[in-house]
Order: sequence, then C-alpha cells, then structure tokens
Amino acid sequence: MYMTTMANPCNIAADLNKCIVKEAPPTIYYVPNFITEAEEEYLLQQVCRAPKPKWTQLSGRRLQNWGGLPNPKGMLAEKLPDWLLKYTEKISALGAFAGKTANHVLVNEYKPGEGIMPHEDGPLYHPTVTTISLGSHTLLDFYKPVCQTQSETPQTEESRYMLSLLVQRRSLLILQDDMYKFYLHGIHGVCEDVLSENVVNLSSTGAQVCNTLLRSTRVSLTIRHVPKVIRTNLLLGKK
Ligand SMILES: O=C(O)CCC(=O)C(=O)O
Repeated sequence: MYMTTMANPCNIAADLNKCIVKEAPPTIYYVPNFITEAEEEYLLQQVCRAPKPKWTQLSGRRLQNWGGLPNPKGMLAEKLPDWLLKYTEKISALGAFAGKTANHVLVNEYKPGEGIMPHEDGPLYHPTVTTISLGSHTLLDFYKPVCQTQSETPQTEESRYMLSLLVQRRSLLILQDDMYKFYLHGIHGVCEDVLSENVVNLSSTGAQVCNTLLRSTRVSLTIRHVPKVIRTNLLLGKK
C-alpha cells in the first residue's frame, strides 16, 4: 500500500484509518509496503554512506541523528538531507504530526541478536512517533508502565508485557495517544522470532501464528517532530 497525500493536513489521512490496529489500545497505524523495494535499497545505501563519525555505537545497536540533537529544551534544527526530506514530508502530509512537519530522524541499526530495552520516548516528541523499517522485520513489544501504587505483586517485565507487533521491512508504523504516551515499547535482542497469538497485527502481514522468522540487520528510521529551540540571542542581535 502506498499512501497518497491527503487534502486536510491537520488530520490523519482518511485511508490511513483503515490501517489502525484495532486489537491494540489507541492508536497504532501499521502500513505494510509503505515504500518500494527500490526505495528501501536506496535508503539503506544512504544510511551506509554516512561518514563514520555520524554513527554513535551503543550497547546493542548503533545510531545516527539527523536534523539536530534533541534535548529537553528542544532542538537547534539542522537541515535534513534530501534523501530523508522526501519521507519526512510524505509522512507529515498524511497529517501524522497534527499539521506540523517532521524535522528529526533517528536511524537505528540492529544486527541479529540486538534490541532496545523497554522505554518511553518522552514528552518532547508528542503526540506522534513514526517509523520506516528497512532490511528486516522485528517484533516490537509493548508493556504497561510500572504501577506506583500497587506494591504487593512484583512488577516484572513479563508481568507488564501487553502485546507485540510484527514490524516488517518497508512498513510504516505510527504510534499516537496511549500507545505512545502511556505504554513502553522495546525490542528483544534475539536472532529469530516465533510468532504467537500476542502478535496482534498478523492479519495485515501475511504471516501466521507459529511461523518462525529469522532476523537480518534491520535499520529503522524514526521520524518525529521536535520543537525548535528559540534562539533568543539571535533575536536580540547578540552573537
Ligand atoms: O527501532 C525501532 O523501531 C524503535 C526505536 C526506538 O524505540 C527508539 O529509538 O527510541
């Protein structure tokens, strides 16, 4: 499926509503084949071409930041390269950022066996996070937050686990509302995924319960709108 640009940029495009994952709390949009194989290949080449210092190695993945470095006060925005601008504009035109335009892309690369701990992305990027996946599928797992008032039963990662999504290469994922603000998301560092009933979007993927999928290297483009820092010094004419 390839989304067309919508008429009203303040709302999620009407045809995107067909991609809501109804089995999950509000709101997950999952769009299989959002980009073509040729686009995927091109994007992977561009990610690979980035100079070495552009990469930050973390334990369990490496990443590139494009558009500036977000911090709690906002972001000193830098121009995005054209190869990313095409997609930030396309996704913004769907109304994913409530009329704003995405200005930041985080590129994550996961080798088989690598993942990311359950986390929230924080209030800076509200109300939306969008992700294009390249090179491999992954399983994105969602968790309830630790409940501060309930102290009797231990709140393990296992007990807080809620559901998973199969995120295929070339897909677009949009998280909003409670699925973004309230629940945590993470990726287990495994080399293969056995699909279970807990994977709630299987009907739109062509995969089935009990299928085993081997992971290859996955590159995700996390596309967001980050508020810009107001450069008061510049406004006041100071250097
Ligand atoms: O790779 C992904 O799909 C998730 C990335 C993520 O959660 C993050 O960078 O905060």
